[in-house]
Amino acid sequence: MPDVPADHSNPDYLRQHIADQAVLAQIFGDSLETAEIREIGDGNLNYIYRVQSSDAQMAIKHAPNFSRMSGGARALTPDRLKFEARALQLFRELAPEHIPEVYDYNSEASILAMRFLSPHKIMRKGLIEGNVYPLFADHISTYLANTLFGTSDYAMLPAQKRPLVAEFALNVELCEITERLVFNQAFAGSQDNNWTTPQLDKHVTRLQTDPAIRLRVEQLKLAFLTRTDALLHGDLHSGSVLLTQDETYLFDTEFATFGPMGFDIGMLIGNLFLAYFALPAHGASAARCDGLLDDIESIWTGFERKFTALWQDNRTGGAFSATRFEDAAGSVAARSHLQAYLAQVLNETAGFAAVEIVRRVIGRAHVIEFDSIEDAKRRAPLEAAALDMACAILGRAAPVTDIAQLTAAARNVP
Ligand code: SR1
Ligand code: MG
Repeated sequence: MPDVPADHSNPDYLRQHIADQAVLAQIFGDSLETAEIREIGDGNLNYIYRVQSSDAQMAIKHAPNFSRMSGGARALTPDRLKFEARALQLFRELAPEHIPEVYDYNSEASILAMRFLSPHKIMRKGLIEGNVYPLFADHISTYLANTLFGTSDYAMLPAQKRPLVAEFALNVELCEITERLVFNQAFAGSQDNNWTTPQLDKHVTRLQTDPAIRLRVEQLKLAFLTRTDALLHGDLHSGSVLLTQDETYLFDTEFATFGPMGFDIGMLIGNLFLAYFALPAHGASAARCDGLLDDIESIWTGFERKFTALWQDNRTGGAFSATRFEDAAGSVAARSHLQAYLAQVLNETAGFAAVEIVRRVIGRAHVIEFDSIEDAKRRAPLEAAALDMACAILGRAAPVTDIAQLTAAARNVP
């Protein structure tokens, strides 16, 4: 094949790239010449191509040196793909059934080649289409328990964990996006914010001025900025999940960084709450929406149970090492620590979920569950209900001590 200019939107350039990497070329063999290469992504930062031949298929992700949603106006180094590839590798070691196989990462071309999952759907879209995913809560709670426990000080020795913390601390650019879009703009005010006005104006004013809410959001931001409890996916929303009724895969790990465990769990269930509030406009029955709340409860209880089991049987790390707490008194003390730790994770999960709901309704990056409801008169009351719930959680004086308190906050919105 002749050399072609390095234009990633040119199918011949990608074909040449595949041909040049033996590990990729052998997947297609002779069928590469006639493979169809099509851009299929709708993400905010990157491009995703499907390469499909008569014999094989593959997903190719390209991170350009700008943010896709800015149309090229906001520069961004392609380093994000390096963090994505590394996180996929680490998460696959801990949760192999839920992370797609990566075939190759090429930093020079800024290309990540991985298994194309088919007929899996992006969860956000599948939910809008009316699909139900009965195994999702079980799968995702396994993923969360395995990856969050497995990268914590309960499982890793400092000599293993500290270099990883240092490595992912350099994911500065994408952490900055989270700090700005998730914690700052929606709550402090920004020209980039975007909400249904005038219907949500009062919510916006409350979220930006109520002292209890401001304090809670800032505490959660501080936890995200300072804590290194576990390696987070960092952007674990329903657009980062590809699934069928039988299988669940997580991808798009470019925001990976160490942080509080509740960030991943909260972001995920925050997006399920968004679906809960929006899906009636997409024809979902009350029973189906209630099923999402059941899923949220099952995700937490499944995580708590699986994390506890790992904590009991696999404490090989630098903190609360099993060998130091073998005696009866030690085991009681360690157990009470675990309960307090999980209580903190739950309360922070609730807070991060509420923050995610708010920023997806009034901030810059929205969700299609709401944005596809074109009639503002129909959309606004549903968005207002989501914000009412988020305000109730963020304004609470007492911590959330039971996942049912969180789902009740959604059910109790008038
Ligand atoms: C500029 S990126 C906007 C949002 O999309 C990503 O999926 C993250 O959630 C980010 O906040
Ligand atoms: Mg993404």
